[in-house]
Amino acid sequence: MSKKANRRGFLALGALGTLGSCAKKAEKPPSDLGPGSRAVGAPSPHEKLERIFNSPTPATGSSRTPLQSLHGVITPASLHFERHHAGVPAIDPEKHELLVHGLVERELIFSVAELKRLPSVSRVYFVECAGNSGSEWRSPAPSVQRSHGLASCSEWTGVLLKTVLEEAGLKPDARWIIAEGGDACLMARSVPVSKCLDDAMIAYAQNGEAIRPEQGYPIRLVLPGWEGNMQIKWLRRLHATPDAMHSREETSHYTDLLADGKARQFTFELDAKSVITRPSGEQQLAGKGFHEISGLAWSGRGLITKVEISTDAGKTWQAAELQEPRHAKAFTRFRLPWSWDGAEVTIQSRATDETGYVQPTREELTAARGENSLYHYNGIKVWRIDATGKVYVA
Ligand SMILES: Nc1nc2c(c(=O)[nH]1)N[C@H]1C(S)=C(S)[C@@H](COP(=O)(O)O)O[C@H]1N2
Ligand SMILES: [Mo]
Repeated sequence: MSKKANRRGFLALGALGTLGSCAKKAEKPPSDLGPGSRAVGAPSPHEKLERIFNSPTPATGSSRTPLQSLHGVITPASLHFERHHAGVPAIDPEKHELLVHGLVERELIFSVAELKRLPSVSRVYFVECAGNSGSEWRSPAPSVQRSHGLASCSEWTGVLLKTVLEEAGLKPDARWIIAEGGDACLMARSVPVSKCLDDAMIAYAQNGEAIRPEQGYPIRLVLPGWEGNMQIKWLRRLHATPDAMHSREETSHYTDLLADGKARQFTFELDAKSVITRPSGEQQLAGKGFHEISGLAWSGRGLITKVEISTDAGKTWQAAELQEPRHAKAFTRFRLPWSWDGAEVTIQSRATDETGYVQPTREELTAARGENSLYHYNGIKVWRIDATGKVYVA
């Protein structure tokens, strides 16, 4: 049976039991004109979409995207997750400058206006914190916002970092570019020159508007597919050097302590990952019958080529439909029509990327990496639906 026929079958059963009672008349439209148009829009007051905070101090903590409530692949800027180590600096774009120095032929200072005069590109990429799903190593979180909400996806516009570095002229012994932010901690990370000359961007816009202050206004580094921490916000300095800096964020943080007690440093590319966002933990199925299983998949190594879903504890897997167009190193939306028979069940998704890499189960991941890690978790997330339709972490 084709997927379409299958889906029609579900609906023909009248499986959406609560639908279509014609006896109930549609509400009368309101007779007044409402508030009218606004210079800057805002969501309907009926939509209660919020980031949730991890710490009581929003200045230095993180806040998580409500993935369970979003559609398609783009995260609205107002709901993009946030991670700040030292607050959100208030930067005047007229005064902000980017210094390019070190092992370059010409040391340069760019104003934001000068960066905007250079050839621009717009590309869709996810940003994911290395600590996303960190809970899953020890105690899997009850909702997708808590387990996977440190990942978001936007269309970024800006100038390729390559363009700026070519203006400055890298000297042959420049192997790393140290990127520094203009926040109170001057967050800095070392980026291999190969990435800087590949798809790295200096972005000034997100989803068509200027980057929000929380995302790095007026400019941030975007390193497609690489851990979020390296994507320096409020970018103010690029220092070309022969060696990496071994900053705090490259040594005490964002390293992976393996089972043998050795730490792995510089986990740049994020492995393929997926999660079912609907139905997901803390949600409630409306009843038996048709439900669409839907979620997100992404890989730091390129395109997502396959997402499979199991509704029988991993015994059998069915290919989900992937939303087109797919973008490399971006969220890919997957969907599968499904009929719930009212019995307790578990659901899970498994992503494959264009390198052939397959997302591991939690057991496979911990067998390879041990249980000491805090970062870079990409195991399969399993949801359990009980006979009342309530969804829990398995
Ligand atoms: N200057 C600066 N850049 C930064 C950070 C920061 O605290 N300061 N946090 C990093 C971390 S840990 C992550 S995960 C991403 C988060 O980007 P977002 O807040 O736009 O989601 O920004 C990175 N860039
Ligand atoms: Mo992060």
